[in-house]
Formats: sequence, C-alpha cells, structure tokens
Amino acid sequence: MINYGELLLKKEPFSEIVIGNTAIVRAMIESGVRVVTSYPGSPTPEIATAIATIPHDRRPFYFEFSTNEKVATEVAYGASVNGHLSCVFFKSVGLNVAADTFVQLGHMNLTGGMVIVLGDDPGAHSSQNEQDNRHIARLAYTPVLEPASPAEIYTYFKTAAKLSRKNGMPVILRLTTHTCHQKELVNFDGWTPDEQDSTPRFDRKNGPYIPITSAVFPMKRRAIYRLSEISSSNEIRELNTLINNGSPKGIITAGTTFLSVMDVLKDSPQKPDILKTALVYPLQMDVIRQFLNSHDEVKILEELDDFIEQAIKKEAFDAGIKCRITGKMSVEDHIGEFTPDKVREILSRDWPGIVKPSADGPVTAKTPARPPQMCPGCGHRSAFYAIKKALKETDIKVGDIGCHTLGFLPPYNMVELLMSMGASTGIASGLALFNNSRKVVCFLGDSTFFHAGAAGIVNAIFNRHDITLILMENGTTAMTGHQEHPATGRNFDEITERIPVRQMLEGMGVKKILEVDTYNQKKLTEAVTEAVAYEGLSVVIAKHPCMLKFTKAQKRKSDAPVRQVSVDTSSCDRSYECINRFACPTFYRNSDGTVTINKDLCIGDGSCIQTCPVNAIKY
Ligand SMILES: Cc1ncc(C[n+]2csc(CCOP(=O)(O)OP(=O)(O)O)c2C)c(N)n1
Repeated sequence: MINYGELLLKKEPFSEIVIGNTAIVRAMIESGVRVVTSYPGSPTPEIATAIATIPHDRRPFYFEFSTNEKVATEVAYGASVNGHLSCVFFKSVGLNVAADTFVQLGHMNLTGGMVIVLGDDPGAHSSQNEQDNRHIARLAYTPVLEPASPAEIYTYFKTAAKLSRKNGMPVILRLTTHTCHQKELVNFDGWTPDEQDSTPRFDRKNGPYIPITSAVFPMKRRAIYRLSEISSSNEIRELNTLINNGSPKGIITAGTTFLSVMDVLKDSPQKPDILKTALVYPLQMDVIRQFLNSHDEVKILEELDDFIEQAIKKEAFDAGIKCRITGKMSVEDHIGEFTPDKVREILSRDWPGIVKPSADGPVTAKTPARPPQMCPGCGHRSAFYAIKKALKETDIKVGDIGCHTLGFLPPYNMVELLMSMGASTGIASGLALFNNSRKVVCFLGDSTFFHAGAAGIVNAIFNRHDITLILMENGTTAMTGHQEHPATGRNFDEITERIPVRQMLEGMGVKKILEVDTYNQKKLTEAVTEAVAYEGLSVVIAKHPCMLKFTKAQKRKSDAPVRQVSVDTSSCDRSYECINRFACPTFYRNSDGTVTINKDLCIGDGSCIQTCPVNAIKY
C-alpha cells in the first residue's frame, strides 16, 4: 500500500498515480504554503484526507477545519497579511458562506499570498445547485485558474501561489468534481524544505487594511490593476494549450471540457484548432484576439454558464473582429457536466460536418439506480421513525443539510423544505408567523449547528418564534466523511476543549430542552410530543453516535464477528413494519412473503427490534 504521507514529503522528484485532491497537497508543500484552512464539502474533503497522511509533527504547514467557510477564509487571510502564504479550500456553495469576507479579499494587500481552492460541482453531484462561481470571482475582482486534470492541478496551484504572492492578491484555483477525483500519473518536482520562519510580518503600512470611505476607491483601482497584471503574466501564458490542426474553425475551451473535446474529436477526420485557456477570469485577451483573427468560425465550449463566451463576444465586438463566434445555443447547454457524450451532442448539432452523433445514441448508465439512503443502524432513521409518530401530517417539517436530509425520503417524509446549511431554524420561524393551526418543526445537524445554525436559534429566542427544533446530534460531520466539529472534543490533530451543544443552547437562553437517545424510540416520540406542545422555541436533542463511524472504529479494534438480528418467521405477522415504516435496508421481503435480513448489511445495532409489533426480530 502506498504511504502517501512519505510520498508527499519526498525531497527528490517522483512520479505517482494520484487523484487531484492528493496532487494539490504536494503543490502546497512545494509552494511553501504555511497555513491551510477549510470547512468540509464535496468535492474537496479528500484534500484533508491527503493532509492527514502526513504526521502532524512533520507537516510543513498548519491545517485546520474551521467552523465554517467564512471563518476558514478569515484565518487564511490573517495568516497571509502576516506574511505567510496561505490556502483555503471548500465546496462551491461554501463560497456563499464565505462571500462577505471573500468579496473584500481582492481589495486587500495579501502580503504573504493566498490561494482559494474552490470545488465547484457541475452536475450537482453533492450540492443543492450547479452554481458557476466564476461569476462570484468576477464580482470580487479575483483571478481564476481552471485546471483539467491532477497534473494540471499540481502545476496551476504552484503558479497561482507564485502570482498571488507576487501581486498581493488572492488567486482562485477552480476545481470541479471530476478534476478533484480523477486519477492520473503526475510527475512531481523535488522539494527543499524552507526554514520554518515564524516572524509575524503584519505591518499596517502595507495597508490600508481598513476599507472605509476614502480607502475604497484606491483599493478598488489597485484590484483592477492587479487583475490585469496577473492576466498578462507570462507564467499564465505558459499554461495555455494551443492545438493547431490548420483548420479555419476553432474551439475555445477550458478545464475538463477540454478533455471531453479531445475525446470526441479523436475520430473526427477534420479536426478544428483548439485553444484551452488556463485563466478563465480575466481572459488573456491578446491570446483570444489572435485566435479569433486566425479563424473564420470559433465555437466556445464551456461547462455551465456562458461566462467566457460573453467576455469573448464583447472583446470581438469592441475590436471589430469578423470571426463568427458561437457558444451556448439552448437551455440544456447551460445544464450538467460537459461529459464526452454531451460535447458530442453539442458539436454534432452545431458542426454536423465535423462531428457525427454517437451511433448508439448517448451512452446511458448501465448500473442500476442507487438512490441515497441512511446506513443500517443510522440513529437518524430511528429518530425519524419515532418522530413521525409524534407529528401530525399537517405539521410543517423543515430540513437542513446533512445525512439527516435523507429524512425527506419515504416512508419517513419528515423533510418538506430544504435550503442551505443552517437555514432550517430561520425558515421555520417564518413559517410560524401568521400561522394559527400548523406546528412547525425543523431539523439541524450538530456540525451545522456550529457552522451557521446558531444564529437562527438565537433569532428564534430573540424574536419569540414558536417552533420546535430537533437537533440531530450524531457526534460528527457525517455526510462529508466524519470530520470533527467543536462538540467532539478533537480538532483535526489533537484533543481539544469540547463545546457541548446543550450548554451552548442553555447559554443562548433556550428554556425548553429535552435530550433523548434516538434508539429509545418511545421516549423520543414522547419528547417530541411534549416539545411541540410547548409555546415558544423548544429543542429536542435527538442523539446517537453515527453508526458508520462507530462500527468502523469497532472493526479497527477487533475482528470478532458482529452480532446480527434475525426474523423469527414463525412469529412474524407480515405487517412489514420493519420494511414499510422503519425501512432499514437490511430487511427484505422474499417472494413467499417472509422477511429475512441481509447479512452483508446488518450491523447488529438492534434499533429495529422495538419496531416489530409481534417481537419477531431478535438477536
Ligand atoms: C455551505 C456548505 N458547506 C459545506 C457543505 C457540505 N456539507 C453537506 S452536509 C455537511 C455536514 C453536515 O453535518 P451535520 O450537520 O453534523 O449533519 P450529519 O451529516 O452529521 O447528519 C456538510 C459539511 C454544504 N452542503 N454547504
């Protein structure tokens, strides 16, 4: 097995097949990054997984999971203005949380430099939307580099770090789900460790660092000037790819779409020329103009919005360039990933003489659909099963982001509205206004409580909203891979002060708090009934450790076989409570109507035993 920790610290050059999220860590090390921060979110958490392979005492930089993306950005900013090269990484929608600080960064003088690694999610594999963060980068005057593969992630990061430090400006490295998770053989350079210099270099003379009235215009001017410095730099010019096939037609593209274009054109007899731009904001317009001027027709292929298309068309118009430029032609061109299938579909539609439609039609997934579901033994399942018994069909149920979002699934149907991390309490408060007949119940995970949930709870107390909050405390940030959070008693590297959820709630002034283990279903049903009847904000802490995390830890400790449940067919009355209402995937109904368990799935937690009306489930 590869020891990634040793590999990432190697002083000599080496080659290895790695995913993008691992390649980037070596780039951080070689660039001399001193401070790295994050809040977990797909597709980037494996960057932290790679960091964790390096022993804490040998790690050349400091790393923390901060409480949310905004705080993570602020910690990285503080380190940068203290003279240390820093990096923050998070998922697409994390930028919305960080935005208040992020939008300001381009205006500041980041003396140490700062790379912002954004994991965008075309295809919305694990996000509530496909937001194209190039728009937000533009709003914040922040340059964006977009690599297509792990090898490019590695080189682009190093260039981003260098340019950021040189220009005192943040640089975004925009990754997507597929660049993060793709595997490729990457040739890594050697690395000479720096002296670990801890001299704080913050000097207000490098400012202004107080963006008020008189400072705002000069700061904005400087941001715009620095943007053009970065966009005209030779370092970035060297990252562009130009493929000259001697064609009057050309394609301008970026990121992983480039790989799809290459794939589709493999069997095309008349290959157009291709320009892959490394910098997607701002564009290197001299390079673009030259490409347009040397072609009769140029097609712009980019995932999600017509972002570079608009900039290129404006440039061509202003410069009076005669080349015909086409980009997005339909709504569907703005939606989903630009996989080879999708690029073939577009090119065969727009350039039928060059690309033929696939003879077999679009390749459809051959694997059976696998909808998301809670794990066997999940405490959230037990909670939803019990809570459903306490609520009326007409009660309004507001969900939040996390594994417990899956409570929206049948048979529970316990989530009817969902928005963004920490939003449930605020939304519930709004639903409780001018509402004299329907109770409002909302759910919140423990990591999300610290991330963005607390403010909504304080608001509910402050403004006397009549809602019930069910805090689903499973002792981890489960959905993104079991990261620690402030109530777990550990940070990324060490034991730390625990910040208990209950004490926080008491400190905020919540008067009605009930706490129940979700495996005690009867007690939880009673607690929720009592909480819903209470006037004002009531909180039920529905707690049970994440069983996936727990069983993994158990397996590490011992290989002893886990006990499992079985169904006594002689006493089973075939009411199918375990399948139809508890819905643990372990149970299945045979063709003869009997119920058995899937031994590959059952973890022996026994939370199902109490659901059987005739006690037919036994260890
Ligand atoms: C702004 C934002 N940041 C990060 C994420 C990624 N994310 C999705 S679920 C989740 C964890 C939620 O943890 P918790 O609230 O404890 O619920 P659990 O999954 O443990 O039930 C995170 C970090 C996101 N969706 N949005």
